[in-house]
Amino acid sequence: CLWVRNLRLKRRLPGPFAWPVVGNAMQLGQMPHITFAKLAKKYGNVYQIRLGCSNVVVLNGDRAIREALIQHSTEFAGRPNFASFQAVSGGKSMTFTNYSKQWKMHRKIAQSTIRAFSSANSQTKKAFEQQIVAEATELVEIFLKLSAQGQYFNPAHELTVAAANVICALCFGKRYGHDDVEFKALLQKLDKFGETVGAGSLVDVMPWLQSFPNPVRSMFKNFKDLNQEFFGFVHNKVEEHRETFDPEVTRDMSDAIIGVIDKADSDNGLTKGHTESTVSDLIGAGQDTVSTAIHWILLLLAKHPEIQTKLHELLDKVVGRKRLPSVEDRISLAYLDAFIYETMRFTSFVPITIPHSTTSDVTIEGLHIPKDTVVFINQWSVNHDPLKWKDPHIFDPLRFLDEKGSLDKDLTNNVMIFSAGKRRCIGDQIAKVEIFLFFAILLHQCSFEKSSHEDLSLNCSYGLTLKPLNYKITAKLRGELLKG
Ligand code: HEM
Ligand code: HJJ
Repeated sequence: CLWVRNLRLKRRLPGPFAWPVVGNAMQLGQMPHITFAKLAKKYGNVYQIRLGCSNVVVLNGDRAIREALIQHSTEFAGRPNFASFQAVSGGKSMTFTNYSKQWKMHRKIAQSTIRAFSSANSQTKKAFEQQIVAEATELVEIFLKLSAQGQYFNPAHELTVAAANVICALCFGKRYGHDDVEFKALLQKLDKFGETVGAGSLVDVMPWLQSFPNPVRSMFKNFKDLNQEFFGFVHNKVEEHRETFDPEVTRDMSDAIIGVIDKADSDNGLTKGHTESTVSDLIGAGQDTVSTAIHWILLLLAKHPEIQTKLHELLDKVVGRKRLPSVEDRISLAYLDAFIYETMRFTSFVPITIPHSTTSDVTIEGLHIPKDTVVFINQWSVNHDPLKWKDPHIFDPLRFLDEKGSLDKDLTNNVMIFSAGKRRCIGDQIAKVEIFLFFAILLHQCSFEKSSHEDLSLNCSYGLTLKPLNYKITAKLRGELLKG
C-alpha cells in the first residue's frame, strides 16, 4: 500500500544536475531571479535546485505561485530556520520566524498597529499624510541644494533618511534631521541587510564556510553586528517609551505595541523582546522598500523625459501651481499611479520574496514537495511573463490605463511585488500612499534630468531588494517653491 502511494505521489521534482558540496550555487549568477526564469523554460515552473546542503524548490509564473500561496496558503506559510534569520531582532522577528500559533498572534498585532496609525480614522490618516508631505518638501529643498549650479548628485542616502523619518515618526513620534550623522551612519549600514537575507545568499546553506576566514563568513559577521546595532537603537527608544508609558495616552506605534505585548493579560507567549522586534521589523522594512521604490522612480523619470513632461502637464492641469498635490488628487492622477505600477512591474525591485518553507508535505502542479523544504517565490517571473504582458522588457506606464485614462484594476492586480497569501506584505497600503505622495510632490516641484553625455544604466545590486547602482541626476525647480 505504501509502495502504491509512493508510486502515485513521488514524481521526482525536475531540476538541473547538482554538483557535490556546492550544488547549483555557482550557477545562480549576478541576478538569480533571471537565472531562475531561464531554468523554468527548461524544467517547468516548479523545479528543484540544490544550494549547499539545502534543497530549494523554485516557483515561477502566476499560476504555480498563486496555487501555492493562495490555494495551499498554510503549507507555504513557513520560513526556513536559517542562521541569519536567528540574528534578526534577537531571534524574535515576526518576519523571519516560522509559522506557528504565536507567529499568527504576532502578525495580527503588527497588522492592527499599522492600521491604527495610518487608516483607522480620518485623524490618524491626516497625521500620517502630513508627515509624508513634510518629509517630501524637505527632500525637495535638499535636492535643490545638491543641484546648485547644475551639479549632479546621487539621491540614495537622502531618500533612505526621508523614508526612515516617516516610519520613525509613526513608531517613535520622532524624526531625524538629514544632518544627523549617527542616524545616517546606521541607515548606511542597514543598506547591506538585504544582501544576506535575499534568496540565493550563501550564508545559510553552507555552514562549513563559518569555520575558516572567507568572504561569506565576513558577510555573516557584518550581518550579526549590524543587527545588534540596529536592535540596540530600537531597544533604547522602546525603553524610553516604557519609562514614560501612560495607558491613557497612546503617543505612537511603540506605545501601542507596548500596550498589547508588554501589558497583555492573556498568555500568548509573546514577551517584551517581541515588542522591540515588531518595531524593528516595521522600521527596517519601511525605510528600505519605500526609498528603493522612489530611487527607481527618479531614475526612470530622468531616463524617460517625454513621460516626465506628460506627468508635469497632468499635475499642472489637475493640481495647479498654487498648492501641493495631496491624496485627494489621486483618482485624477491615474497616470502617476500607472507610472508607479509600471516601476514595480518593470524593476520588480523585490524580485524574490523572503524565503518560505513548507509547513507540511504538499503537492503543487502534480509535484510532491516534502515538509520543511525551502521555497523561493520568483515574483520577477510573474511580472515579465510574455504570455501575460506585451513586451515585458519595455517600460511603458500606459499599459495600465484604459481608453478613458483610468487605471485598469485587472492589470494592476497582476503585478506581483507584495507577494500573496499568509505571508503577504502587511505594509502595502502605507507603502502605496507614501510612494504616491513623495512622487507627486517631488515631481510637482522639480524636474529631474540626467547629464547629457551619460546614458542612465539600469544596473543594480542584488539582494532582498534590487537597488540602482550609483547614477547621478540634477533637480530643477519648477516655478515657485511651496511648503507643506
Ligand atoms: C513582507 C514587499 C513595504 C512590512 C514583505 C514581502 C514582500 C514585501 C515581497 C515578503 C512576503 C513573502 O515572504 O512572501 C514590500 C514592498 C514594499 C513593502 C514592495 C514597498 C513598496 C513595507 C512597509 C512595511 C512592510 C512600508 C511596514 C512598515 C512588511 C512585513 C513583512 C513584509 C512586516 C513580513 C510579513 C510576514 O513575514 O508575515 N513585503 N513591502 N512592508 N512587509 Fe513589505
Ligand atoms: C528588516 C531591510 C532591515 C529588519 C528586521 C529587523 C518586515 C524588504 C522586504 C520586505 C520587508 C520585510 C520586513 C523586513 C524587515 C530590514 C529590512 C533593511 C532591518 C531589520 C522585501 O526586515 O534594510 O533593514 O531589522
